[in-house]
Amino acid sequence: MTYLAKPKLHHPTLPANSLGFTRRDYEGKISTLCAGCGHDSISAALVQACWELEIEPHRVAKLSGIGCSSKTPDYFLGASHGFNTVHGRMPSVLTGANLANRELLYLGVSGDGDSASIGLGQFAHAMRRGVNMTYIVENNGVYGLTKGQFSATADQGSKSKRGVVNTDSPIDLVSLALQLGASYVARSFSGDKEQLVPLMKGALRHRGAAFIDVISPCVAFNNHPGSTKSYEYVRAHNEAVNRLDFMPRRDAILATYAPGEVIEVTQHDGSVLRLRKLADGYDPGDRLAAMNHIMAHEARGEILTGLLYVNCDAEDLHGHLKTVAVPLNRLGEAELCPGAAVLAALNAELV
Ligand SMILES: Cc1ncc(C[n+]2csc(CCOP(=O)(O)OP(=O)(O)O)c2C)c(N)n1
Ligand code: SF4
Ligand SMILES: [Mg+2]
Repeated sequence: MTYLAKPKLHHPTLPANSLGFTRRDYEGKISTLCAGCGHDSISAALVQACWELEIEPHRVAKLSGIGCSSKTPDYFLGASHGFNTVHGRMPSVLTGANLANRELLYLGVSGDGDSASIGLGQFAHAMRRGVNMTYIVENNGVYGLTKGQFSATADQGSKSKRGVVNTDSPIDLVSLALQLGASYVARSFSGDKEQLVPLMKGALRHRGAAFIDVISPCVAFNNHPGSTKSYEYVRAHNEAVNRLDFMPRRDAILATYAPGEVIEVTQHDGSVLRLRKLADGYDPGDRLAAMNHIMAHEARGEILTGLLYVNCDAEDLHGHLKTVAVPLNRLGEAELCPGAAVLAALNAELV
């Protein structure tokens, strides 16, 4: 058996959101991943974020590639649309679906092998085009599903379970996403749900390419001394630049902070990102400074987490292409074949 369905019954007193859904309504099948795998904690964080955001499950399209990480969409949002694509090809399939129907919320789930090795080109183009999506990489530094080979995000000098030293330079997907033009860039840790859930909520409500690199230890192949993606290493080297409080609307803000303690950013839909500063002078609106800060910490072997960059004025791919707002499958014959006169006018414009 490749999956186990969860029993439909649940406790009658479980809290429900305004749609009448409990957290259980955002779950999927029972996970078949190794006990303790970071990826399961990311699935749990997604369930929590979607429940709190009161998202209608049928409005979500979740897409993934191939890998343990890419299997996870089966374990959350069981009532949503799903497409487990080919290894490294999630971004192009998602881009096509998004262009055909912009009314759905697009969630891409991938692994470091899926996105930084075979799918690196696809990752790059989704970021630079500003595809309106939340792109999550469950980053464990190895190809977990094929038994623990180093992936392209494994740090130089880090050791495999058998003691082999990785000699290649790592690809930092966060730096790449920033450089390529993603408009919401964050890093987090599967073991820090308090940080991860608000980052996911902000990303799901962001217009444009939102990327979250989540360090997610592989307990089977990359959780030993010498690994820089183990629970122990990440806990000891995690440097958060800020803590995000996601507010669905401005009138939901209750807590007050001293001037200079928080940065507030209003997103296109009116939701507010309140960033409590942890690093002195860190400005998530300054792309160049963010890149410098990330590289300086990387050189010290520290893992910078938090909302590293956000630009709420960014346009998404639909804005760039000026596409029609109506999903393509709802366009009628009149819109698709507007007639000879319209064609003649169009041709005249091109002369
Ligand atoms: C075209 C193709 N090449 C290679 C593979 C073998 N393969 C399956 S999963 C995988 C790597 C997965 O690594 P990652 O994306 O990091 O996911 P993880 O299992 O670590 O979560 C590879 C190389 C494949 N399925 N298809
Ligand atoms: S092999 Fe690694 S990544 Fe795959 S389920 Fe097990 S712990 Fe998770
Ligand atoms: Mg991996």
